[in-house]
Amino acid sequence: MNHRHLLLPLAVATVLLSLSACRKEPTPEPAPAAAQPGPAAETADEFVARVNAELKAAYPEQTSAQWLSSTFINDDSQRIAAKTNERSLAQLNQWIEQAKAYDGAPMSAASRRALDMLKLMTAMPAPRDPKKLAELTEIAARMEGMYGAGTYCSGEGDAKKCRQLGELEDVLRSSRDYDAQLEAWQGWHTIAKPMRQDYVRFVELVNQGSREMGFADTGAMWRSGYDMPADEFAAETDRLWSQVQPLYEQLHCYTRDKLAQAYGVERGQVGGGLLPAHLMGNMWQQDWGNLWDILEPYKGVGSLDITATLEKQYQQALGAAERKRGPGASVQARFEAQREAQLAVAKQMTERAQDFYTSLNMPKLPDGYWAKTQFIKPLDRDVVCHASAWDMNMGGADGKSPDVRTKMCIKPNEEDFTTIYHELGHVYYYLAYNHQPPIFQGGANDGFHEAIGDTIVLAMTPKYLESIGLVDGQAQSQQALINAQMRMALAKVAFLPFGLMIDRWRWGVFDGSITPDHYNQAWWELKAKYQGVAPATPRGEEFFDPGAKYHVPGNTPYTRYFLSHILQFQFYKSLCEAAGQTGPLYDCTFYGDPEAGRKFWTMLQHGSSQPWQATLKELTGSEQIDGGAVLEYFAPLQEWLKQQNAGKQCGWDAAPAPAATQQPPAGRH
Ligand code: X8Z
Ligand code: ZN
Repeated sequence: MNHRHLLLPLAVATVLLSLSACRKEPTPEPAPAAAQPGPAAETADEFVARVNAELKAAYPEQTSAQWLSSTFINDDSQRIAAKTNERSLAQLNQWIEQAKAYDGAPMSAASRRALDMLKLMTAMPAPRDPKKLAELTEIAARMEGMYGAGTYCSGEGDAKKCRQLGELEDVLRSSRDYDAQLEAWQGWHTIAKPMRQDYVRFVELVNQGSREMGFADTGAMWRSGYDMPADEFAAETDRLWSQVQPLYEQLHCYTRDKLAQAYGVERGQVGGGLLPAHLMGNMWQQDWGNLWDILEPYKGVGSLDITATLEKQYQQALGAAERKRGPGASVQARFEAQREAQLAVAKQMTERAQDFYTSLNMPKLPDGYWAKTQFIKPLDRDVVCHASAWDMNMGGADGKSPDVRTKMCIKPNEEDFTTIYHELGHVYYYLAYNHQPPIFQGGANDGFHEAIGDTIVLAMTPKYLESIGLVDGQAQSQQALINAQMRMALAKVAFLPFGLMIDRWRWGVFDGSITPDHYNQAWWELKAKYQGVAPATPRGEEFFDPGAKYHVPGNTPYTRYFLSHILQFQFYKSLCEAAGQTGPLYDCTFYGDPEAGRKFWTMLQHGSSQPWQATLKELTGSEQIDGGAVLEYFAPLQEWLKQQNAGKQCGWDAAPAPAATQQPPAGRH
């Protein structure tokens, strides 16, 4: 996992070291037997140096295999990715075994930390048995491929229509037709059914790998990557959730009311006050920003419609591309003009994001970034569109420059625009810690890696957005403030329980308290408990709804995003202070501030070379993750929501989703 370490992109299946962001990472190839002196011949410090050198040497080939399998999905690329991972994981197991010989041996503090971190370098601990190892990497590559290539077809004959995730998401984003949204939501979830058997086996195999490494199960292993005992870490996540839960419940209450106004009381909620999964504007109900038309507190005050501006920019780019081709252009030429405009706007959006980072004195992205990044969805093959950031060569060696990239299918809308800032956060982290030894090339913990770009998104205040021409003149009023806060809350507050529930489910699956015959039931119980969300139609065990969320087939741990959504407010507050801002937290931006940039970069440079608590303390003065900054930021909105909700019955009955289970209902909370 990633915690600190190297992870590779997400890509493929899971590989090893994961680190960062969305990625998974590979490991190195075994050196020829003769070249491996083995522990007896090496001191601990020499052993760590060799592991670092071999990691770095093997890394480019592994990331290339993964990049190919994520940007060109077919049987061959999956085979190569699986085989590469197989070698990487076997090598990692060998190192972990060899490291045992150094228990109690003299070594530097850095080597001790590096050896401890070896065991946590992958989120996919592999069994030693070579057959099982091969089986595991094949399953992982297959599941990721199924997700990336997932297609829902409806209708027959000439009316047959096939859609992938992007088009189905468009329906949830833009349509307000209850039935069309339901079909899009259900349609996407059909793609996960065939993953169920693979996932059951996957869990058995990674659990065996975890046990061989000395962990109780894979969830316990994931929880042990936080420089504190695993049990304490789990309790920390409960503590953080209890801090922010009241804010979420107010937002939930307000939203339910608005949905009832938009769709009617019957259709606007499910059962005891739960929000219908297909009406939330997002396939997983993790970001409610697309419901702006329904949830905007004061219509048109301080217009924050970034999507509309981006769409306009696309139309302009299209106009230019069409003019270039002249009036009587062929159908083919008009189509090419569209592609050219899509790519141009995607690059403009990325340049805009880069500009925020360079305003903090961070470097420009290397030329190779622009040459090798996947900006938009290719038309001639399946790809994993889920956004990710890649470090292909750990900073390069032998005169090579860093090879960093992102992989997205960018569309001109607000969500993708902020996701670009998120991804560049990963990329700048890579660039900042590239001088560290490979084992320390990771986030302070994985939540840090996820929080960098989002911290910048928090600094995109209405004033900043106006200054870059993305929104029009901003009114200074209480109503404008509430609108701006709501816009941010729909992304950040709505996310919190989602960030928690995914791994609550996986922790249960890994420790056996959730068995395969209850996978879907447990999933919806957790969705109900934490998010207050439910499906509008029964979702029995013939479905495998967890598989419709990328990080489950992609095996990316998810608690990192929950942590990130708390940490980013702490980072933001500290950088605002560094920039000398004294006004209310929500009003601050540190765009263009050199001191904020210096502090930020200093933090990034540490990578995972020291416990995250030390890194956090340097930046914020505290060693604790804490929800206080979230509450401070949203204080005006929370007050406003309380007034709006006064007299309403808030909360929900987290009873089982319809037909999903026969258990007695849990109480209202
Ligand atoms: O997966 C991501 C990033 C890549 S690390 C696009 N995120 C989570 C998600 O989409 O589920 C960012 C926010 C949460
Ligand atoms: Zn990320």
